[in-house]
Amino acid sequence: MPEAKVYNNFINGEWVPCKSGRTFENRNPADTREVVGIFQKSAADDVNAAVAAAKEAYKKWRLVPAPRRAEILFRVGKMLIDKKEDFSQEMTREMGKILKETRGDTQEAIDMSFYMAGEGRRQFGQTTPAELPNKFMMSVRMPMGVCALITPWNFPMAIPSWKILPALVCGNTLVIKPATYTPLSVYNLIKVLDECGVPKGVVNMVTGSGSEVGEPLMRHDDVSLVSFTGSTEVGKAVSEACAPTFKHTNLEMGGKNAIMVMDDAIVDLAVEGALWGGFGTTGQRCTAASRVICHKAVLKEFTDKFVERAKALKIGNGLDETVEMGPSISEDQLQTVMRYIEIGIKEDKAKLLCGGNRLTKGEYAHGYFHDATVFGEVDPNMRIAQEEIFGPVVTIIPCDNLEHGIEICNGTQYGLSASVYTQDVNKAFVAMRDVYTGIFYVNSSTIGAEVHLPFGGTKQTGNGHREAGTAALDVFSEWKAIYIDFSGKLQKAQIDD
Ligand code: UN1
Repeated sequence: MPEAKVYNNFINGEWVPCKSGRTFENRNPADTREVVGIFQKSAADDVNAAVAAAKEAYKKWRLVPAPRRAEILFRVGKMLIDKKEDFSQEMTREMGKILKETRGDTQEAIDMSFYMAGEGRRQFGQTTPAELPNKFMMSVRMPMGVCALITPWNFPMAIPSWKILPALVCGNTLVIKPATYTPLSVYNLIKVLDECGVPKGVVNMVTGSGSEVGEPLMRHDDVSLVSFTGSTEVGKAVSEACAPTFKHTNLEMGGKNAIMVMDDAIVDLAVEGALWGGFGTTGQRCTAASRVICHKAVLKEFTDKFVERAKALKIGNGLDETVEMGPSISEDQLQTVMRYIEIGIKEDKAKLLCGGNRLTKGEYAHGYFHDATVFGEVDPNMRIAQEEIFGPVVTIIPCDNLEHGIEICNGTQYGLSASVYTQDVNKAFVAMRDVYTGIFYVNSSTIGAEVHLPFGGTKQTGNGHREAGTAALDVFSEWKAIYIDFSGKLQKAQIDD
Protein backbone atom coordinates (compact mmCIF):
# COMPACT_ATOMS: atom_id res chain seq x y z
CA MET A 1 0.00 0.00 0.00
CA PRO A 2 1.29 3.52 -0.75
CA GLU A 3 2.23 5.63 2.25
CA ALA A 4 -0.74 7.54 3.63
CA LYS A 5 -0.91 11.31 3.28
CA VAL A 6 -0.91 13.52 6.38
CA TYR A 7 -3.74 16.07 6.53
CA ASN A 8 -3.59 19.22 8.66
CA ASN A 9 -6.11 21.38 10.45
CA PHE A 10 -7.32 24.55 8.72
CA ILE A 11 -7.00 27.58 10.98
CA ASN A 12 -7.01 31.23 9.96
CA GLY A 13 -6.51 30.36 6.28
CA GLU A 14 -3.49 28.09 6.90
CA TRP A 15 -3.12 24.31 6.84
CA VAL A 16 -1.40 23.65 10.15
CA PRO A 17 -0.55 20.60 12.28
CA CYS A 18 -2.05 20.47 15.76
CA LYS A 19 0.01 21.94 18.56
CA SER A 20 0.79 18.64 20.29
CA GLY A 21 1.98 17.00 17.05
CA ARG A 22 -0.23 13.95 17.65
CA THR A 23 -2.11 12.27 14.80
CA PHE A 24 -4.66 9.51 14.20
CA GLU A 25 -5.29 7.13 11.33
CA ASN A 26 -8.38 7.07 9.16
CA ARG A 27 -8.83 3.48 7.94
CA ASN A 28 -11.04 1.96 5.27
CA PRO A 29 -13.90 0.03 6.96
CA ALA A 30 -14.09 -2.36 3.98
CA ASP A 31 -10.40 -3.21 4.31
CA THR A 32 -8.77 -1.98 7.48
CA ARG A 33 -5.31 -2.65 6.09
CA GLU A 34 -5.71 0.53 4.08
CA VAL A 35 -4.92 3.81 5.82
CA VAL A 36 -6.92 6.43 3.93
CA GLY A 37 -5.17 9.33 5.62
CA ILE A 38 -3.46 10.54 8.75
CA PHE A 39 -5.20 13.38 10.59
CA GLN A 40 -4.43 15.77 13.43
CA LYS A 41 -5.34 14.60 16.92
CA SER A 42 -6.11 18.09 18.14
CA ALA A 43 -7.01 19.41 21.58
CA ALA A 44 -8.34 22.51 23.36
CA ASP A 45 -5.44 24.79 22.37
CA ASP A 46 -6.10 24.10 18.67
CA VAL A 47 -9.80 24.78 19.24
CA ASN A 48 -8.94 28.07 20.95
CA ALA A 49 -6.80 29.17 18.01
CA ALA A 50 -9.57 28.29 15.55
CA VAL A 51 -12.27 30.09 17.53
CA ALA A 52 -10.03 33.17 17.90
CA ALA A 53 -9.50 33.22 14.13
CA ALA A 54 -13.23 32.86 13.49
CA LYS A 55 -14.02 35.61 15.98
CA GLU A 56 -11.61 38.02 14.32
CA ALA A 57 -12.78 37.16 10.79
CA TYR A 58 -16.40 37.70 11.80
CA LYS A 59 -15.80 41.44 12.16
CA LYS A 60 -15.37 41.80 8.39
CA TRP A 61 -17.32 38.82 7.05
CA ARG A 62 -20.63 39.92 8.58
CA LEU A 63 -20.32 43.17 6.60
CA VAL A 64 -19.68 41.52 3.23
CA PRO A 65 -22.95 41.90 1.28
CA ALA A 66 -24.81 38.58 1.21
CA PRO A 67 -24.91 38.42 -2.63
CA ARG A 68 -21.07 38.71 -2.61
CA ARG A 69 -20.79 35.95 0.00
CA ALA A 70 -23.07 33.88 -2.19
CA GLU A 71 -20.79 34.27 -5.23
CA ILE A 72 -18.27 32.13 -3.38
CA LEU A 73 -20.94 29.50 -2.80
CA PHE A 74 -21.78 29.40 -6.51
CA ARG A 75 -18.10 28.78 -7.25
CA VAL A 76 -18.05 26.04 -4.59
CA GLY A 77 -20.97 24.28 -6.30
CA LYS A 78 -19.19 24.42 -9.66
CA MET A 79 -15.89 23.14 -8.26
CA LEU A 80 -17.65 20.29 -6.44
CA ILE A 81 -19.18 19.21 -9.76
CA ASP A 82 -15.68 18.97 -11.25
CA LYS A 83 -14.39 16.98 -8.29
CA LYS A 84 -17.50 14.89 -7.65
CA GLU A 85 -16.07 11.57 -8.81
CA ASP A 86 -12.75 11.86 -6.95
CA PHE A 87 -14.42 13.02 -3.74
CA SER A 88 -17.01 10.23 -3.94
CA GLN A 89 -14.32 7.57 -4.41
CA GLU A 90 -12.46 8.93 -1.39
CA MET A 91 -15.65 9.01 0.61
CA THR A 92 -16.34 5.34 -0.14
CA ARG A 93 -12.81 4.52 0.99
CA GLU A 94 -13.18 6.29 4.33
CA MET A 95 -16.84 5.59 5.06
CA GLY A 96 -17.65 2.34 3.24
CA LYS A 97 -21.00 3.14 1.62
CA ILE A 98 -21.28 2.22 -2.05
CA LEU A 99 -20.19 4.58 -4.80
CA LYS A 100 -23.72 5.29 -6.02
CA GLU A 101 -24.48 6.61 -2.55
CA THR A 102 -21.28 8.59 -2.04
CA ARG A 103 -21.94 10.24 -5.40
CA GLY A 104 -25.37 11.12 -4.01
CA ASP A 105 -23.75 12.48 -0.86
CA THR A 106 -21.42 14.75 -2.86
CA GLN A 107 -24.38 15.72 -5.07
CA GLU A 108 -26.28 16.83 -1.99
CA ALA A 109 -23.41 19.20 -1.13
CA ILE A 110 -23.54 20.53 -4.72
CA ASP A 111 -27.31 21.05 -4.45
CA MET A 112 -26.90 22.82 -1.12
CA SER A 113 -24.19 25.11 -2.54
CA PHE A 114 -26.43 26.38 -5.31
CA TYR A 115 -29.51 26.53 -3.12
CA MET A 116 -27.81 28.52 -0.35
CA ALA A 117 -26.03 30.70 -2.92
CA GLY A 118 -29.53 31.72 -4.05
CA GLU A 119 -30.26 32.80 -0.48
CA GLY A 120 -27.60 35.47 -0.93
CA ARG A 121 -30.25 37.42 -2.83
CA ARG A 122 -33.22 36.39 -0.67
CA GLN A 123 -33.01 36.03 3.13
CA PHE A 124 -36.29 37.87 2.98
CA GLY A 125 -37.53 39.78 5.98
CA GLN A 126 -40.86 41.52 6.40
CA THR A 127 -42.11 45.04 5.96
CA THR A 128 -45.50 45.78 7.43
CA PRO A 129 -47.64 48.90 8.00
CA ALA A 130 -47.07 50.70 11.28
CA GLU A 131 -49.97 51.62 13.58
CA LEU A 132 -48.69 55.18 13.86
CA PRO A 133 -48.36 57.74 11.06
CA ASN A 134 -44.95 58.51 9.57
CA LYS A 135 -43.41 55.38 10.92
CA PHE A 136 -41.81 52.48 9.03
CA MET A 137 -41.09 48.97 10.24
CA MET A 138 -39.30 45.90 9.01
CA SER A 139 -37.53 42.75 10.15
CA VAL A 140 -34.09 41.69 9.01
CA ARG A 141 -31.95 38.63 9.61
CA MET A 142 -28.66 39.18 11.38
CA PRO A 143 -25.74 36.76 11.74
CA MET A 144 -24.83 35.40 15.14
CA GLY A 145 -21.05 35.16 15.22
CA VAL A 146 -18.92 32.04 15.55
CA CYS A 147 -20.72 28.74 14.88
CA ALA A 148 -19.42 25.38 16.13
CA LEU A 149 -20.35 22.57 13.76
CA ILE A 150 -20.05 18.98 14.90
CA THR A 151 -20.80 16.56 12.09
CA PRO A 152 -21.40 12.79 11.73
CA TRP A 153 -19.75 10.11 9.62
CA ASN A 154 -22.77 8.72 7.79
CA PHE A 155 -23.13 11.69 5.42
CA PRO A 156 -19.54 12.90 5.46
CA MET A 157 -19.94 15.78 3.00
CA ALA A 158 -23.69 16.36 2.70
CA ILE A 159 -24.35 17.07 6.37
CA PRO A 160 -21.31 19.37 6.79
CA SER A 161 -22.61 21.25 3.72
CA TRP A 162 -26.07 21.60 5.34
CA LYS A 163 -24.40 23.46 8.18
CA ILE A 164 -21.45 25.30 6.61
CA LEU A 165 -23.27 26.84 3.64
CA PRO A 166 -26.26 28.44 5.41
CA ALA A 167 -23.94 29.57 8.21
CA LEU A 168 -21.77 31.38 5.65
CA VAL A 169 -24.48 32.93 3.54
CA CYS A 170 -26.04 34.38 6.71
CA GLY A 171 -22.71 36.04 7.55
CA ASN A 172 -21.38 33.81 10.33
CA THR A 173 -17.89 32.37 10.69
CA LEU A 174 -17.32 28.83 11.85
CA VAL A 175 -15.21 26.05 13.27
CA ILE A 176 -16.08 22.53 12.15
CA LYS A 177 -15.13 19.30 13.91
CA PRO A 178 -15.62 16.39 11.51
CA ALA A 179 -16.43 12.88 12.73
CA THR A 180 -13.17 11.03 13.43
CA TYR A 181 -14.14 8.27 10.96
CA THR A 182 -14.64 10.63 8.03
CA PRO A 183 -12.42 13.72 8.21
CA LEU A 184 -11.23 13.41 4.60
CA SER A 185 -14.58 14.39 3.08
CA VAL A 186 -14.75 17.48 5.28
CA TYR A 187 -11.13 18.28 4.40
CA ASN A 188 -12.11 18.06 0.70
CA LEU A 189 -15.04 20.41 1.21
CA ILE A 190 -13.01 22.92 3.23
CA LYS A 191 -10.25 22.88 0.61
CA VAL A 192 -12.81 23.74 -2.06
CA LEU A 193 -14.17 26.59 0.07
CA ASP A 194 -10.63 27.91 0.49
CA GLU A 195 -9.85 27.65 -3.22
CA CYS A 196 -13.11 29.41 -4.08
CA GLY A 197 -12.09 32.47 -2.07
CA VAL A 198 -13.51 32.25 1.46
CA PRO A 199 -11.46 34.85 3.38
CA LYS A 200 -9.04 33.64 6.01
CA GLY A 201 -10.48 32.79 9.40
CA VAL A 202 -14.07 32.56 8.13
CA VAL A 203 -13.96 28.76 7.90
CA ASN A 204 -11.81 26.65 10.22
CA MET A 205 -11.50 22.88 10.62
CA VAL A 206 -10.11 21.10 13.67
CA THR A 207 -9.95 17.29 13.61
CA GLY A 208 -9.89 15.02 16.65
CA SER A 209 -12.13 13.30 19.15
CA GLY A 210 -15.39 14.41 20.71
CA SER A 211 -13.84 14.70 24.15
CA GLU A 212 -10.70 16.58 23.11
CA VAL A 213 -12.13 18.81 20.35
CA GLY A 214 -15.94 18.68 20.47
CA GLU A 215 -16.16 19.38 24.20
CA PRO A 216 -13.96 22.50 24.37
CA LEU A 217 -15.48 23.74 21.12
CA MET A 218 -19.08 23.57 22.28
CA ARG A 219 -18.18 25.04 25.67
CA HIS A 220 -16.13 27.93 24.27
CA ASP A 221 -17.40 31.34 25.45
CA ASP A 222 -16.91 32.90 22.02
CA VAL A 223 -19.11 30.35 20.28
CA SER A 224 -22.69 31.57 19.75
CA LEU A 225 -24.27 28.47 18.28
CA VAL A 226 -23.61 24.73 18.28
CA SER A 227 -25.04 22.72 15.40
CA PHE A 228 -24.73 19.00 16.04
CA THR A 229 -25.81 15.86 14.19
CA GLY A 230 -25.32 12.50 15.89
CA SER A 231 -26.69 10.30 18.63
CA THR A 232 -29.47 11.38 20.99
CA GLU A 233 -27.16 10.62 23.90
CA VAL A 234 -24.46 13.06 22.74
CA GLY A 235 -27.11 15.57 21.65
CA LYS A 236 -28.40 15.61 25.22
CA ALA A 237 -24.88 16.34 26.50
CA VAL A 238 -24.54 19.21 24.00
CA SER A 239 -27.90 20.58 25.08
CA GLU A 240 -26.94 20.44 28.77
CA ALA A 241 -23.53 22.01 28.18
CA CYS A 242 -25.10 24.92 26.30
CA ALA A 243 -28.11 25.49 28.55
CA PRO A 244 -26.46 27.52 31.35
CA THR A 245 -25.45 30.29 28.95
CA PHE A 246 -28.42 29.88 26.57
CA LYS A 247 -26.04 29.20 23.72
CA HIS A 248 -28.14 28.29 20.70
CA THR A 249 -28.18 24.64 19.80
CA ASN A 250 -29.42 22.93 16.67
CA LEU A 251 -29.61 19.20 17.26
CA GLU A 252 -30.35 16.44 14.76
CA MET A 253 -30.39 13.02 16.34
CA GLY A 254 -31.79 9.51 16.17
CA GLY A 255 -34.66 7.86 14.36
CA LYS A 256 -36.66 4.64 14.34
CA ASN A 257 -38.38 5.28 11.06
CA ALA A 258 -41.21 3.17 9.72
CA ILE A 259 -42.64 2.24 6.36
CA MET A 260 -46.34 1.39 6.61
CA VAL A 261 -47.52 -1.07 3.97
CA MET A 262 -51.30 -1.08 3.62
CA ASP A 263 -53.53 -3.85 2.23
CA ASP A 264 -54.00 -1.95 -1.04
CA ALA A 265 -50.29 -1.19 -1.53
CA ILE A 266 -48.36 -2.23 -4.62
CA VAL A 267 -46.34 -4.78 -2.69
CA ASP A 268 -43.43 -4.97 -5.14
CA LEU A 269 -43.00 -1.21 -4.89
CA ALA A 270 -43.06 -1.39 -1.10
CA VAL A 271 -40.43 -4.16 -1.17
CA GLU A 272 -38.13 -1.94 -3.27
CA GLY A 273 -38.65 0.97 -0.88
CA ALA A 274 -38.05 -1.16 2.20
CA LEU A 275 -34.81 -2.58 0.76
CA TRP A 276 -33.50 0.86 -0.17
CA GLY A 277 -34.57 2.39 3.14
CA GLY A 278 -33.52 -0.53 5.33
CA PHE A 279 -30.22 -1.56 3.81
CA GLY A 280 -29.08 1.53 1.90
CA THR A 281 -26.01 3.02 3.62
CA THR A 282 -25.95 -0.34 5.48
CA GLY A 283 -28.84 0.97 7.58
CA GLN A 284 -26.67 3.79 8.88
CA ARG A 285 -28.94 6.71 8.03
CA CYS A 286 -30.88 8.61 10.66
CA THR A 287 -33.74 8.23 8.18
CA ALA A 288 -33.24 4.46 7.67
CA ALA A 289 -36.41 2.39 7.42
CA SER A 290 -35.62 0.13 10.35
CA ARG A 291 -39.29 -0.83 10.84
CA VAL A 292 -41.84 -2.08 8.33
CA ILE A 293 -45.37 -1.97 9.68
CA CYS A 294 -47.28 -4.30 7.42
CA HIS A 295 -51.03 -4.91 7.08
CA LYS A 296 -51.85 -8.54 7.90
CA ALA A 297 -53.58 -9.00 4.53
CA VAL A 298 -50.29 -8.54 2.64
CA LEU A 299 -47.90 -9.61 5.39
CA LYS A 300 -46.99 -12.98 3.93
CA GLU A 301 -46.51 -11.70 0.38
CA PHE A 302 -44.45 -8.73 1.56
CA THR A 303 -42.34 -10.78 3.97
CA ASP A 304 -41.55 -13.55 1.46
CA LYS A 305 -40.52 -11.12 -1.25
CA PHE A 306 -38.58 -8.85 1.08
CA VAL A 307 -36.62 -11.65 2.72
CA GLU A 308 -35.77 -13.18 -0.65
CA ARG A 309 -34.41 -9.86 -1.87
CA ALA A 310 -32.55 -9.14 1.39
CA LYS A 311 -30.79 -12.51 1.17
CA ALA A 312 -29.71 -11.77 -2.40
CA LEU A 313 -28.13 -8.36 -1.69
CA LYS A 314 -24.54 -8.24 -2.87
CA ILE A 315 -22.33 -7.18 0.02
CA GLY A 316 -18.75 -6.01 -0.34
CA ASN A 317 -16.37 -3.16 -0.96
CA GLY A 318 -18.39 -0.16 -2.12
CA LEU A 319 -15.83 0.71 -4.80
CA ASP A 320 -17.08 -2.32 -6.78
CA GLU A 321 -20.00 -0.90 -8.81
CA THR A 322 -21.93 -4.19 -8.57
CA VAL A 323 -21.95 -4.19 -4.75
CA GLU A 324 -25.27 -3.15 -3.15
CA MET A 325 -24.29 -2.87 0.53
CA GLY A 326 -20.99 -1.94 2.14
CA PRO A 327 -19.59 -2.52 5.63
CA SER A 328 -20.51 -0.93 8.94
CA ILE A 329 -18.36 2.06 9.82
CA SER A 330 -16.38 0.47 12.66
CA GLU A 331 -15.87 -2.51 14.92
CA ASP A 332 -17.86 -0.70 17.61
CA GLN A 333 -20.81 -0.14 15.32
CA LEU A 334 -20.71 -3.75 14.16
CA GLN A 335 -20.65 -4.93 17.76
CA THR A 336 -23.75 -2.82 18.43
CA VAL A 337 -25.48 -4.47 15.47
CA MET A 338 -24.55 -7.94 16.72
CA ARG A 339 -25.64 -7.10 20.26
CA TYR A 340 -29.07 -6.01 19.04
CA ILE A 341 -29.46 -9.15 16.97
CA GLU A 342 -28.78 -11.16 20.09
CA ILE A 343 -31.33 -9.05 22.00
CA GLY A 344 -33.78 -9.71 19.15
CA ILE A 345 -33.31 -13.44 19.40
CA LYS A 346 -32.89 -13.95 23.15
CA GLU A 347 -34.60 -11.09 25.01
CA ASP A 348 -37.29 -10.11 22.49
CA LYS A 349 -37.75 -13.65 21.18
CA ALA A 350 -38.46 -12.27 17.73
CA LYS A 351 -38.32 -14.51 14.67
CA LEU A 352 -35.07 -14.19 12.73
CA LEU A 353 -36.05 -14.55 9.07
CA CYS A 354 -32.66 -14.03 7.47
CA GLY A 355 -29.18 -12.77 8.24
CA GLY A 356 -27.78 -12.53 11.73
CA ASN A 357 -24.19 -13.20 10.73
CA ARG A 358 -20.99 -11.26 10.70
CA LEU A 359 -19.11 -11.96 7.46
CA THR A 360 -15.46 -12.81 8.01
CA LYS A 361 -14.24 -15.01 5.19
CA GLY A 362 -12.38 -14.19 1.96
CA GLU A 363 -12.96 -10.63 0.74
CA TYR A 364 -14.70 -9.85 4.05
CA ALA A 365 -11.77 -10.83 6.26
CA HIS A 366 -10.45 -7.30 6.82
CA GLY A 367 -13.69 -5.32 7.04
CA TYR A 368 -16.73 -4.75 9.25
CA PHE A 369 -19.22 -6.72 7.20
CA HIS A 370 -22.58 -8.07 8.29
CA ASP A 371 -25.35 -9.64 6.25
CA ALA A 372 -28.79 -8.12 5.77
CA THR A 373 -30.91 -9.14 8.74
CA VAL A 374 -34.70 -9.30 8.98
CA PHE A 375 -36.84 -10.06 12.02
CA GLY A 376 -40.51 -11.06 11.54
CA GLU A 377 -43.56 -11.12 13.83
CA VAL A 378 -42.04 -8.33 15.86
CA ASP A 379 -44.00 -6.77 18.68
CA PRO A 380 -43.90 -2.95 18.52
CA ASN A 381 -42.59 -2.72 22.08
CA MET A 382 -39.62 -5.01 21.63
CA ARG A 383 -36.25 -3.33 22.00
CA ILE A 384 -35.33 -4.06 18.36
CA ALA A 385 -38.48 -2.17 17.36
CA GLN A 386 -37.86 0.75 19.71
CA GLU A 387 -34.13 1.47 19.81
CA GLU A 388 -32.00 2.83 17.01
CA ILE A 389 -29.59 0.11 15.83
CA PHE A 390 -27.92 1.98 12.95
CA GLY A 391 -27.12 -1.15 11.00
CA PRO A 392 -28.55 -3.60 8.45
CA VAL A 393 -31.41 -4.83 10.64
CA VAL A 394 -35.10 -4.47 9.69
CA THR A 395 -38.05 -5.46 11.88
CA ILE A 396 -41.41 -6.37 10.37
CA ILE A 397 -44.34 -5.51 12.62
CA PRO A 398 -47.85 -6.71 11.68
CA CYS A 399 -50.81 -4.31 11.90
CA ASP A 400 -54.60 -4.59 11.50
CA ASN A 401 -55.41 -1.36 9.64
CA LEU A 402 -54.17 2.16 8.97
CA GLU A 403 -55.10 3.55 12.39
CA HIS A 404 -53.32 0.69 14.11
CA GLY A 405 -50.30 1.21 11.82
CA ILE A 406 -50.14 4.92 12.64
CA GLU A 407 -50.36 4.18 16.36
CA ILE A 408 -47.37 1.81 16.08
CA CYS A 409 -45.54 4.26 13.81
CA ASN A 410 -45.91 7.04 16.39
CA GLY A 411 -45.11 4.76 19.31
CA THR A 412 -41.38 5.44 19.70
CA GLN A 413 -39.34 8.19 21.32
CA TYR A 414 -38.23 9.41 17.86
CA GLY A 415 -39.99 11.29 15.07
CA LEU A 416 -37.75 11.76 12.06
CA SER A 417 -39.18 10.08 8.96
CA ALA A 418 -41.98 7.72 7.96
CA SER A 419 -43.85 6.60 4.88
CA VAL A 420 -47.04 4.90 3.74
CA TYR A 421 -47.60 2.65 0.75
CA THR A 422 -51.24 2.80 -0.33
CA GLN A 423 -53.27 3.37 -3.50
CA ASP A 424 -56.05 5.06 -1.54
CA VAL A 425 -55.76 8.85 -1.52
CA ASN A 426 -57.93 9.09 1.59
CA LYS A 427 -55.64 6.81 3.56
CA ALA A 428 -52.61 8.71 2.31
CA PHE A 429 -54.03 12.00 3.57
CA VAL A 430 -54.96 10.56 6.95
CA ALA A 431 -51.39 9.27 7.33
CA MET A 432 -49.92 12.61 6.19
CA ARG A 433 -51.95 14.32 8.89
CA ASP A 434 -51.62 11.89 11.79
CA VAL A 435 -48.06 10.61 11.63
CA TYR A 436 -45.98 12.79 13.96
CA THR A 437 -42.63 12.97 12.16
CA GLY A 438 -40.66 15.83 10.60
CA ILE A 439 -40.52 14.06 7.23
CA PHE A 440 -43.19 11.94 5.55
CA TYR A 441 -43.38 10.09 2.23
CA VAL A 442 -46.24 8.60 0.25
CA ASN A 443 -45.42 5.55 -1.90
CA SER A 444 -41.72 6.05 -1.36
CA SER A 445 -39.17 5.01 1.22
CA THR A 446 -38.20 6.93 4.39
CA ILE A 447 -35.01 8.25 2.81
CA GLY A 448 -34.37 10.70 0.00
CA ALA A 449 -34.95 14.18 1.43
CA GLU A 450 -34.09 17.06 -0.93
CA VAL A 451 -32.15 20.12 0.19
CA HIS A 452 -34.84 22.76 -0.26
CA LEU A 453 -37.34 21.42 2.26
CA PRO A 454 -36.77 21.37 6.02
CA PHE A 455 -34.96 18.32 7.37
CA GLY A 456 -35.36 17.14 10.95
CA GLY A 457 -37.69 15.47 13.36
CA THR A 458 -40.02 15.66 16.33
CA LYS A 459 -39.70 14.33 19.89
CA GLN A 460 -36.22 13.08 20.78
CA THR A 461 -34.99 13.32 17.19
CA GLY A 462 -34.39 17.04 17.50
CA ASN A 463 -34.87 20.21 19.49
CA GLY A 464 -37.43 21.86 17.27
CA HIS A 465 -35.08 23.17 14.61
CA ARG A 466 -34.80 22.06 11.03
CA GLU A 467 -31.81 21.95 8.72
CA ALA A 468 -31.92 22.63 4.97
CA GLY A 469 -34.61 24.66 3.24
CA THR A 470 -35.27 28.19 4.43
CA ALA A 471 -35.56 26.66 7.92
CA ALA A 472 -31.75 26.53 7.98
CA LEU A 473 -31.70 30.33 7.87
CA ASP A 474 -33.66 30.38 11.12
CA VAL A 475 -30.93 28.30 12.75
CA PHE A 476 -28.06 30.44 11.52
CA SER A 477 -29.52 33.93 11.95
CA GLU A 478 -31.48 35.94 14.47
CA TRP A 479 -34.38 38.25 13.68
CA LYS A 480 -34.12 41.93 14.37
CA ALA A 481 -37.28 44.05 14.24
CA ILE A 482 -36.54 47.67 13.26
CA TYR A 483 -38.84 50.70 13.72
CA ILE A 484 -38.09 54.03 12.01
CA ASP A 485 -40.04 57.06 13.10
CA PHE A 486 -39.95 59.93 10.58
CA SER A 487 -42.67 62.07 12.18
CA GLY A 488 -40.20 64.34 13.95
CA LYS A 489 -42.02 63.97 17.26
CA LEU A 490 -42.32 61.38 20.02
CA GLN A 491 -45.05 58.92 19.03
CA LYS A 492 -46.04 56.36 21.62
CA ALA A 493 -47.20 52.91 20.53
CA GLN A 494 -50.13 51.39 22.43
CA ILE A 495 -50.71 54.57 24.44
CA ASP A 496 -54.09 56.35 24.18
CA ASP A 497 -53.90 60.07 23.33
C1 UN1 B 1 -29.44 10.90 7.32
O1 UN1 B 1 -30.40 10.15 7.30
O2 UN1 B 1 -28.56 10.73 8.16
O3 UN1 B 1 -32.95 11.95 3.13
C2 UN1 B 1 -29.31 11.99 6.32
C3 UN1 B 1 -31.91 11.30 3.03
C4 UN1 B 1 -30.62 12.00 2.73
C5 UN1 B 1 -30.01 12.56 3.97
C6 UN1 B 1 -30.07 11.60 5.10
N1 UN1 B 1 -30.84 13.02 1.75
O4 UN1 B 1 -31.92 10.09 3.19
